[in-house]
Amino acid sequence: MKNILKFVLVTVASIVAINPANAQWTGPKSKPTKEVEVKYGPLTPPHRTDADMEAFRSYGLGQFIHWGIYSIAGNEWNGISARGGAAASEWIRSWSGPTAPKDWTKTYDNLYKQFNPKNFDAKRWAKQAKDMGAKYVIFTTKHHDGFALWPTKYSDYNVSASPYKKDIVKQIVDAYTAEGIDVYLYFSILEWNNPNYMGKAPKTDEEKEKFSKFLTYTRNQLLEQLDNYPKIKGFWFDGTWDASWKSAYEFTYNLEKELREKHPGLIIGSRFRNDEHGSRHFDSNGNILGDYEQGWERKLPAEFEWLNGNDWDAVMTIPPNGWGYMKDWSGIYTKTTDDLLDMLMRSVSMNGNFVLNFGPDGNGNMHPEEDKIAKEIGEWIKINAEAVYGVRHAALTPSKLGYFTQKDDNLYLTVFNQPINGIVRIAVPKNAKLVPGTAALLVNSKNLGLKQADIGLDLDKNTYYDVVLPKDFRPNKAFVIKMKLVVPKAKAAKLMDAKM
Ligand code: FHN
Repeated sequence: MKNILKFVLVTVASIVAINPANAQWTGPKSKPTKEVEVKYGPLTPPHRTDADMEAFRSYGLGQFIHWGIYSIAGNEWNGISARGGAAASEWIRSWSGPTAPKDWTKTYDNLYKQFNPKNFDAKRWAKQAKDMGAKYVIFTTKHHDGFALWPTKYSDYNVSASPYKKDIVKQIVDAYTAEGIDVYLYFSILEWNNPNYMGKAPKTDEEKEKFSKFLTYTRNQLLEQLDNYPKIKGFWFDGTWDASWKSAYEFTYNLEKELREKHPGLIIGSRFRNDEHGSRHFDSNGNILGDYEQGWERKLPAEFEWLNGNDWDAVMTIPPNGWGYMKDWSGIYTKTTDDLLDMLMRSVSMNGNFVLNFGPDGNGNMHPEEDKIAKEIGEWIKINAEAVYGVRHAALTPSKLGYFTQKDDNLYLTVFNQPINGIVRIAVPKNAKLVPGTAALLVNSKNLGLKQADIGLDLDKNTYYDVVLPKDFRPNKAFVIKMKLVVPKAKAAKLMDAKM
């Protein structure tokens, strides 16, 4: 009997595990089998072809910046670490448990009186991002604590009430735009300390009245941002998972419509809203809600097919978690430049953008490790930019040695795992219309040997092209092989099938 019960439990668990709603970012998404009526579904086509969206597709690398009151604390207070007491450094307001300081929330909510970042220089940040190779920046204008880094008319809890006083968002928009980096404004819908915010769906008349005031406040702040900062390219919404916001699907549908009408070309990701059935990111028929898939957060797709052709970006922390400044990086694994370059090339090889997060401290300085990584990424991209920007997925069997990207008849393979025999073998479908004709190292344009290898592996739909690396080639970083694709001289030989 026990075994039958165990079998039933395992079966149920496996069904839940492949449920599309659970598997949105951990595996292939299956379109719902039954079409339902959706009134509050997508407001834009799934694949916009306007100039702003084409620019989004070409970014490759972006920078995320989490900066706010939490940056003063740096994930600790008076030498006591909040690690284990708060879910993430920018969630430190919610610090609880035995390590939390006495009256901590009250202390946190008065920290703005100390906010006076003496070393903040938006132009310096923008220059660093430019040198790193970032093509867009996502900047936290207001995180879950509700503190606004712009002088909003709709809340007193903003930068003008701090000793710093000045409009930080404007400085960021101006400095990054001047460097040719597109600016997206991060905006948290949820606000922990807003008296009119509630997590649960409003039920009583009083709750509905309060939440309606919150919705009006949210709309006002977003319209205010579009008025103040007309040069921005998009919004990056967050904090939209609570039942209260999900219940306001008609309001959010109309608000998205209004924002797009006010700012033609505006780009909004899939995290902003849900349809009337509560389906977020994708409506109940599996159609994307927004201009790109905005669920890859500290996650990367394992297969191109998982994306179903949608545009997407992946946002990533250097520490395991923690987007706001963390003073102490000891005792945790923080990603290396090689890790991050691998994630970057994996993202662009699947038509995505990779967005690396920086969490400056309360004075406006990046963490020293962030400065180091930004410099190293920039040095690598300077050499290999051709394989990173404006490229698309190459329809080839993924390589175990690295990642393919393609632009017209140029095929790039960014190699992270250099083969011991010095031969980079590339699988090409036997019926491919274009095959590698020449190969060279991108770093110095040195031509490389290239020969076809018909292995005769039965039932194998591929033929192979071997790129021969120079014997003395010992790079200490990932390198790019650039190949020119040509019409194959002769069709791959048809071999007799193995008999057994
Ligand atoms: O709760 C936030 C978190 O603080 C951070 O801002 C990330 C990065 O976008 N988003 C949410 C967690 O998924």
